[in-house]
Amino acid sequence: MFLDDFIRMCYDGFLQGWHERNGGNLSYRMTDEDVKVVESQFCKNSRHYDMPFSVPELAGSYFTVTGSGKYMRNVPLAPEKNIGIIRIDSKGSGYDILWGLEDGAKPTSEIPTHLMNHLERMKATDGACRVIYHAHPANITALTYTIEPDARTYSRILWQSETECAVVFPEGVGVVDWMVPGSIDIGVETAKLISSYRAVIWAFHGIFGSGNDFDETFGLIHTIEKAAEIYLKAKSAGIVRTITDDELRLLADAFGVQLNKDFI
Ligand code: 2HA
Ligand code: ZN
Repeated sequence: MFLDDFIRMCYDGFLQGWHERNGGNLSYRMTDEDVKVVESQFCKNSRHYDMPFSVPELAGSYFTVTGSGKYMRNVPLAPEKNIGIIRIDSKGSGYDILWGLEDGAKPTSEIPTHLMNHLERMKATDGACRVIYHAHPANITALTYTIEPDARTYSRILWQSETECAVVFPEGVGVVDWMVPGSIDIGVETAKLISSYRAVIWAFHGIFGSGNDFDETFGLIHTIEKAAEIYLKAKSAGIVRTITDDELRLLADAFGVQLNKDFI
């Protein structure tokens, strides 16, 4: 059941050390079948909230979301208090809380970025993308202190730091320079990039990733974090050689992926 997978991913991220305190958040755009499975549990007196932005294309969509200020570590202990199900209202400028987020809790503070990213990825993938995930992995964040916020530089460093990378994210990664988190502006800037890149790094903060399912999305962030860790370790030891552009091209041919032409 999708809720089991959602809860497992929250805790898996915590076990990786990506969710200190209330850091990070997760959202899932539900299918009609998902809604049918849980709708008997929806509360009769749902709470409605307006949003200071609108996403009319998502009107009527259902999302499972983590709660604002909630700890990923606590999600399996009390899902009904730490996560919830919302439905975007008919104008796309508010939502109703239909299940969970008990005791007056609200969806994640990063709801603008989550919903704007869902919209862009939904368009980019013909509706296949359903998961948006935000985490604070230490090596990705540390990397943002060592290089300028430029997508080409990041993508090449990550591709060169672990052979799997060019296959897992051949389009590269996007980067948003430091901005106030939780804001509409950071949502707009991230959404602009997430239509071309499935993952967007936030300088001095963490990363947003997207995918068709929970495994794919978690695996994407895991791969990027591992590559960042390898790069930082190699850099502190002293890098004397790396994967060449010709080798990256051989890899892309062998695995039938198209590397971002602007980066190689
Ligand atoms: O949920 O991670 O970016 C707390 C955060 C804000
Ligand atoms: Zn964050």
